[in-house]
Amino acid sequence: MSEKVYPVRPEVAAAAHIDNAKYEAMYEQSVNDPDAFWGEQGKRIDWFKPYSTVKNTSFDPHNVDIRWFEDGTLNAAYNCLDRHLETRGDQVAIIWEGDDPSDSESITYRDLHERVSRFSNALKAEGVEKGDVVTLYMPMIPEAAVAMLACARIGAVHSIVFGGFSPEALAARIEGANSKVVVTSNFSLRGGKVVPLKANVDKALQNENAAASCKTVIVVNRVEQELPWVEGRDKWYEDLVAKASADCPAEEMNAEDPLFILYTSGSTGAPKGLKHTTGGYMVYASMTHEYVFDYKDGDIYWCTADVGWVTGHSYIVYGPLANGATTLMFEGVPSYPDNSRFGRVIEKHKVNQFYTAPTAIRALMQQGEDVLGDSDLSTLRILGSVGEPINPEAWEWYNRIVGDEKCPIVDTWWQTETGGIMIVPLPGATAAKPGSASRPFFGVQPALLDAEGNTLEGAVDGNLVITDSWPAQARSIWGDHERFVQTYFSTYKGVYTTGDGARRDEDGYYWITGRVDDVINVSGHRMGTAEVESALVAHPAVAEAAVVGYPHDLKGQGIYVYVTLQSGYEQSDELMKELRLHVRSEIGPIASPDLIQFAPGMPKTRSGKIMRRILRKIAEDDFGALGDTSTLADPTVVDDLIEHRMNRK
Ligand code: 6R9
Repeated sequence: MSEKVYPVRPEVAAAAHIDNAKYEAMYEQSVNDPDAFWGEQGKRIDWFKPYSTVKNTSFDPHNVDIRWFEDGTLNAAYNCLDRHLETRGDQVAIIWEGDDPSDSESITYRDLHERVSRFSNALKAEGVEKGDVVTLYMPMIPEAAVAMLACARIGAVHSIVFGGFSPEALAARIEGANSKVVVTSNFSLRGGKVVPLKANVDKALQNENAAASCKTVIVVNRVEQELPWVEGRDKWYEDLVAKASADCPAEEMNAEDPLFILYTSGSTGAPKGLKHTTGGYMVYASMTHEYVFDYKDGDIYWCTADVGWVTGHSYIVYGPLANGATTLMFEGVPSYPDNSRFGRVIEKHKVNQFYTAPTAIRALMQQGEDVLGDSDLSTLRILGSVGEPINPEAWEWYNRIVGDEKCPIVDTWWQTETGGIMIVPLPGATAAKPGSASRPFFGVQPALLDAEGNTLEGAVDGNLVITDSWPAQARSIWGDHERFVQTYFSTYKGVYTTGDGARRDEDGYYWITGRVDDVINVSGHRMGTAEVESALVAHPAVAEAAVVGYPHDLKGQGIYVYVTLQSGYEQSDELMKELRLHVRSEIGPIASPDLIQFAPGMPKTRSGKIMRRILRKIAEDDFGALGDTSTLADPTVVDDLIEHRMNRK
């Protein structure tokens, strides 16, 4: 923990939407009288039919039921587009910066409205109806945002699958959501390389179950190149929108109608599709975007996330566009054409708010202090961080090199499940402590519990839970409400369990310490160890596999794999390579193991349970204090594991 405190500078507080006095007054009302508070905040978006009730939520494990603004009706795309046409039709909504620095585009609210309306009609013409799920497997091109908003416009539910996921992972998500249509692009461009994206869809649809639900693939023409085509199933995006009308009224949706599904990893089982609904989500995404980034009219805002993650949903598309902001969408990577790219983009588009991940900051930091070249970063006003804890060294570097010691850093803690930012130092209100996400946003009531579920008071470490509902919370797991209840509401009764551990200090600041379950966080991407294990044991050479995280300088956590081979297989560098490739093809490159250790046996209890605590310690190269190993069936296994450990400092 860093001891440093960076007070809010008076000129920042004076100019910000929220200073400390406002924060305290608003926070107090938000938790003491949520109906009044959110009833008022709900008006920041446009409703077709106003709500008459605000909060109707229960965390009781026998009846988890979460509703906000439940009798109001609205449309998310209307809120992101139509309502701005009169006042800011000619203002830029999306600045798109391509992979190649010479490739960029500015799309006004009027343009975007027209593009979305056309694609909405195109989807309808393909038979998509209100409530249908449309899977998007897209690169970071404007059509990704257009497709999201088109779904929202006609009441379809989008399910975005990150473009880095494998055909197998894509197939499982198409099948799981019973999705009729997939929208993709023929290729994508990353770091100057052409990546075949549609080919992955073709492979995914070789899966019978996925093919049974998906009959149409809409393909954006991103890179002119030949590709296989399935007549009748595959259709060019450009052809469909060319013949579609630009007039498409926004569907009237109930506040609790689903807006999107987003799959994320948990500690057990296959990834789960979190269901987010319309009204509460839009209110919360809009409010957090405005207050956390202190967004003001005319600002240029850039979030470097991919739309495949929740950060891209809430803070590239829905939050900023609901606020009539100018949001920058970046197709490329920070290292192309060279490591100064982030700096070049900030300078080129005069970016005011910059929101990125610690892993990207650490990668830049490794390149030295002049990594951003001679780019002019003086337009920057606010810096953000998301995805994993930011280590104080990276925080200090970000503050000094990117922010020139004048930009407040907002370290935003939240999750796919929370829909929006939950714990964060508001730039004009909260003194920053490097490494701490600090204080709760309005309406958010964090608490720390011990293993038995007792609430802990004061400065203490514990399991982070949220004791009452907030508007953007996920409502369920798609098609499996029971699993939703089991996963989030049954470990501790009456509260939402985050799966994260945290420490609270004397000032009431929260410091997220990382996951307390079997989820690891690699470069800000969540991964269930069970998912990687099941990919490994699907390989014929593998008898048993155990996966743990270990500290990694760049990625935050790396993936450490212990593998016991089937008899008849010999360990070799070849096999190691093959296993790595196997996991990449089962899940995707982000799940690629960093270290693989062949283990003749796993440390197991006499009842056959793998003792992960021991595997974690060995992976951390910290085997001096393995604790009690007396319950192991065969304690000599541990000596072998230590002797052949892969992560030696
Ligand atoms: C938004 C997002 C959620 C998990 C979460 C936690 C970690 C995210 C963090 C952070 C410390 C932060 N996490 N932000 N940990 N400080 N500022 O990342 O969603 O992909 O669902 O991941 O990421 O462990 O539980 P998601």
